[in-house]
Amino acid sequence: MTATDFRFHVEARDGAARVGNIRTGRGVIRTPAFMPVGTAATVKAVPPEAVRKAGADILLGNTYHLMLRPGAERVAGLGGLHKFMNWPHPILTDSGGFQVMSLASLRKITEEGVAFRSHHDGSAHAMSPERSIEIQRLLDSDIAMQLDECVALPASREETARAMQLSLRWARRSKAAFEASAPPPGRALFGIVQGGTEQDLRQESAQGLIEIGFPGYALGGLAVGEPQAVMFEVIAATTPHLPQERPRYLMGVGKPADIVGAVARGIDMFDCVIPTRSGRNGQAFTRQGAVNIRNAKYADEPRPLDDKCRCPACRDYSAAYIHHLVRSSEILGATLMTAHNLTYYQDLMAGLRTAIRRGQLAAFVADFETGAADY
Ligand code: PRF
Ligand code: ZN
Repeated sequence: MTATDFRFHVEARDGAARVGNIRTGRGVIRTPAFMPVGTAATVKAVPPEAVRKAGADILLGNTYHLMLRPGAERVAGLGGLHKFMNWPHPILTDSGGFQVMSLASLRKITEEGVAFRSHHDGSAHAMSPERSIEIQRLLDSDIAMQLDECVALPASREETARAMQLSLRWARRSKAAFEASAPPPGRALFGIVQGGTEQDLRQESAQGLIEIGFPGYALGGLAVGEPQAVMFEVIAATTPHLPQERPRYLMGVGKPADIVGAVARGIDMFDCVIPTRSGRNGQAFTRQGAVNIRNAKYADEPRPLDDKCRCPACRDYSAAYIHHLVRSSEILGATLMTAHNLTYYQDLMAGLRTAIRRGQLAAFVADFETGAADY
């Protein structure tokens, strides 16, 4: 065991929730953690320094996007994704399967992998579990994800079971390829639980992944259109079947209330485009809920967007100014809104970590719902 081994340490628990940290070769991730999405080697509209200042310990990058443009071999030749984008801290890369299913055209899934055409230029590509791992090694990500299949809703039980079983076989191949790639110390590959909203399929998936053995487990196939209550039920029914001493990552989630509810049910990591994408569209998250800065009521508002917020947008500018920028489609509007939302998300995570440490998560959740939580 070396100083740079990948390790997860739970520091405190409150009910099913945990606070802890993940040690990687490139630094420590405080959990529960929110990972801003840097799909195309950039968190859109903000430089990496701003992402760091917001409080992020880790970013998410996308295999699918980067393999198409600028190309994984090119990024490797330029010294890897961290150097390429000037983010020296941990990066998790998604495996590509989910993005292929949501973005690419003419997709064809076989036992071998998925064949598809690029959403940029229609060019033909193939992605197998082995190629996905190879790309993630070329990018030099700290946490790689197995290739999986997330079925689109609505899906029959048979279809959901078939995709879950295929994902399990791909998990085994992904792990073999990852180990054969001789990853440097401190890198990890996570398995992905599938099984839709069928609790027994989720349990079978979790069990199968545990038998293969991973240093972390993700829950995929959620937040794909099902009601929040259903997602919460699936999480609550799945986390008890995952090892306590491994991090759990809920992929592609979510709104602040989704994150709070998932943390209470035992989730440690999240990623989502909501703070960045909706920020560019004018939606700002505040301790009193989401607001739209484009609303006419902000046109003459001299106070900041959120007077409890420490971000550059709230510290140095009026809501009226940001309203003007966003309404005028000025680039600075996107930059400030993104910095604000990322700061809000990171401060929410810090608030959750503090509440868990103090054994006061239930009170925090209740206050969060009324807009009275202190974070
Ligand atoms: N699988 C992968 N990435 C994902 C998902 C998944 O199921 C989701 C579902 N919310 C988001 N991102 N590999
Ligand atoms: Zn702010």
